[in-house]
Parts: sequence; structure tokens; C-alpha cells
Amino acid sequence: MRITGVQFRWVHLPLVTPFKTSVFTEYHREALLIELRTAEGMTGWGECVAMPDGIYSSESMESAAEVLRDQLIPMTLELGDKVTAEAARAVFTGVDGHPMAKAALEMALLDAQLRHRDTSLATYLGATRKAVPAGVSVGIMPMDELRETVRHYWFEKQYKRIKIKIEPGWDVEPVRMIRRLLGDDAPVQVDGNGAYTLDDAKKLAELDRYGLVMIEQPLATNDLEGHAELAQTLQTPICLDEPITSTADALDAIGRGATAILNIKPGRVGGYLEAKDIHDVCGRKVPLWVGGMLETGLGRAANVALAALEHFTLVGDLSASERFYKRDITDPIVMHNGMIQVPTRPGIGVEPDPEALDEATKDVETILG
Ligand code: OSB
Ligand code: MG
Repeated sequence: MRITGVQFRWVHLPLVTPFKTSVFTEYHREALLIELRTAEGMTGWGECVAMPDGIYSSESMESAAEVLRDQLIPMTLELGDKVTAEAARAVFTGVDGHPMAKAALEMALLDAQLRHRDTSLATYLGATRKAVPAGVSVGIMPMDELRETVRHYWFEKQYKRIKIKIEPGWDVEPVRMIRRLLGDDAPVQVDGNGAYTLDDAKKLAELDRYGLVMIEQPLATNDLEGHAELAQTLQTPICLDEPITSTADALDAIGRGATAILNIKPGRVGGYLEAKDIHDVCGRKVPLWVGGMLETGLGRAANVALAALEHFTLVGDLSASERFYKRDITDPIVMHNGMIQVPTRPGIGVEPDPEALDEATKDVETILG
């Protein structure tokens, strides 16, 4: 494949409700999209999941755009007519860090090349399922609102797993309320986004009696030792999110007893190819699930394809478009009876709706062509 055109689209999508975690509150999703054109007449779309100002990770949309413009795109163009997602991934190892920037370009390349080969991303990755269960991530909000929100997602929408964001002072009580509301069998999990310290170990142990599927990232991002120590004192399994950026990180964290479950986010690990490698290597060691980053329909469709791989045995942060967006930029990703169909069309299987995309676009930047 040869690349003949590259554009950035800076988009802005209002969220249907604010999304509050222990570290940030978002009212809208700002996203950086990459549109590629190839000499073979294909188009490919990539979505960069970096958040606006470096919240969640050290990458921001701006830093990702810069490394894409200055390094990753030129390196890819140098491959001439031998551009593939696999070849690009190999040359990207020459740039340290920036997994979300790499993942966005890799996704656009995969989309274009798989369209060219008339193959879906799910087929290419080796998916074994036709539909995946949908899980929902619920932000921090007042108790009454949380009760009503969780009730709606579980009983009306029929999501198959509920995750709530927690922080010190907002953990045991909301979990107790949800357990009472949903009964003992509902899969419920919590995400601390790094807000706790080992001094909170006793408090976190109070969660043990509620039979949570996991506690995600209770301690600071790089505190692997702390997570390993905390794991000794909790019955609730710990799942790391933020610090896992590669297969090597994942194996190290598992080996050290810092994580009993893995949340795999393609953006955080540098792309769908690395995500598949982690799946293949770690999937026999620990249960896996696909995480989310408030993706538009583009990243959402690709994440659903990934989640169709056999070792993703836990329900992921894979929700319908309407959970976050009144109008997504693609045809909405929909859920029926708690399940989302795996896209079967070539590439990531969806593309932006021109009108919805234009409405969401704040800026277009032509990099090539
Ligand atoms: O910690 O899992 C997280 C969203 C943005 C940044 C970090 C996280 C999240 C979510 C997302 O919880 C959930 C989703 O996209 O459904
Ligand atoms: Mg998380």
C-alpha cells in the first residue's frame, strides 16, 4: 500500500452526561481522528484516544499530533509502496513512548489495508465470537442519581456488567447500594484511577464482602509493588489499567502479583497488534477484558472486534454509542439484550457519517495530499 493523503480531524462531541472520575470530569469528548488515503483507492480511519491535557496518561491529543506529524507519519511515508500496519509498527519501535499516537496511525493503516483485502478487523485478529457482551462505566455522581443511573443501565438497558468510578470517601456506600439494588449475582466492579494509597487498605478491604469482579487501579499508576502488597490483603482481585503499555509490562505486572486481571486498551498499549499479542501471551495466565476511552463509533467498533477474541472472558467497557453521545460520528453502535454485534464489514467495519462528522469537526489539518 502507498499513502497518498493524510488528514487530521479535530472533533468535539458533547457527552450526554458529564463523566467524573477520581482525577477528571469530562463534559465532552475531544478527539483526534486520522484519515488516510492510499494509491490503491482506499480510505482508512484512525482514532487517537489521548485525552485533551494529559489526564489519564502523559500523552495528550496535542503531543500525539506532534509526534504523528514530526515522526510517525514521515516514517510511514518512507516505507513507500511497502506500507502496512505491521511494517509501520516495526518502524515505530524506533520512537520511545507515545502509544496512543502510534495506535491511532496503526488503526488507520489497518482499516485501509483490510478494506483493500476485503477482510474485517475481527477476522484479521482471529475473533471467535459474533457478538460481545456490553458493559457500562458509570462516573461519580450523587447517590440518588447513581441509583437511578445504575437501575436504568441494568434493568432497562440490560447491560451485563456495571463498573463505577470510586475515590476515597466514595466507595463502600455506593457499592453497598448497588449490591442491594442488583442482587448478589450481578457483575459489579470499581475503578479508583489511582486515587488511593496503601493507608486505605483497610477501607478497601471493606469492599470484599460485596463480591466485586475486581477493583481497577486503586493505587498510583506506577506503584506496582504497592498493588502487589495490597493484593495480599484483599479478596477482591486487582486489575491494573494505566501502567500497562506493552506485553512486557503486562507480564511483569502479572509476575509480580500486582495484577490478577488485565484491562487491555489498544490506545494505551500502542495499537491493536500489540493488544492482540498481549491477548495471546497473557490470556492463558489471567482473565482479560477490553477497556474503553470514551471512543467515538470508530474506536468503539474496533474495540468490539478486539473483544471478540477468545481470551476476553470478562465483560469490557463496551457500551452503545448512546451511552455517551446523542449523535455519534458513525452510525451508532447499538446494543440488543446486552450484546453488541461484531462488525463484519471490511476494515474496522464502520466509517464516519459525513454530515455527523462535519457537525463535530472543529478543525481539519492536511498533512499530506
Ligand atoms: O480508567 O477506564 C478508565 C475513560 C477515560 C479514561 C479512563 C477510563 C475511562 C473509562 C471508560 O472508564 C469507559 C468507557 O469508555 O466506556
Ligand atoms: Mg480504568
